[in-house]
Amino acid sequence: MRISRTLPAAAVAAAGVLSLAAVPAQAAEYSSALKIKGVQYDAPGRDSNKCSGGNTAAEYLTIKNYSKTAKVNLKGYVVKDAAGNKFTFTKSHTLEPGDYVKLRGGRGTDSDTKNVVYRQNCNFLWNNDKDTIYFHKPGGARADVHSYTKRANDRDGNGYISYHG
Ligand SMILES: [Ca+2]
Ligand SMILES: [Ca+2]
Ligand SMILES: [Ca+2]
Repeated sequence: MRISRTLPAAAVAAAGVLSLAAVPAQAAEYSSALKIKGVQYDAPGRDSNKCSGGNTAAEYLTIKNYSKTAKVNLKGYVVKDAAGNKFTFTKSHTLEPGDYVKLRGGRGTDSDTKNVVYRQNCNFLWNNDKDTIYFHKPGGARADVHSYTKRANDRDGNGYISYHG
């Protein structure tokens, strides 16, 4: 960032805001209680998208409520990948402060107590080589975004990447 030291603080702050829009998506921070805790982008074992006997359910995205006070309803939140594949949380599912949910592939029964929502789709969503995870609020504003490559972001190669611990 090229900022003259003689600029007033307000100008520096404004420049900071502007430059934020230019940096890569994964470096940006959005104002949101809900953020991406991590992603199991590569389901353990050999991938099979068969609804019965496949392992799509072992591919998941964990979304956590990082607020210390606010309850947040997942209803209307949207998850998208780099190719534009989209999942919308259509049911009410309240996340208490510190609570989380795993958005799993495959078919299954959503459960608040088990912290799980199924995409009801047996195809894999998160590419095993690289992808971008977009997480949007019900009104469309960005809640969180992270891009990854297996090579750069999954050094131990276990198929899981941690974002906001
Ligand atoms: Ca995958
Ligand atoms: Ca796999
Ligand atoms: Ca890993």
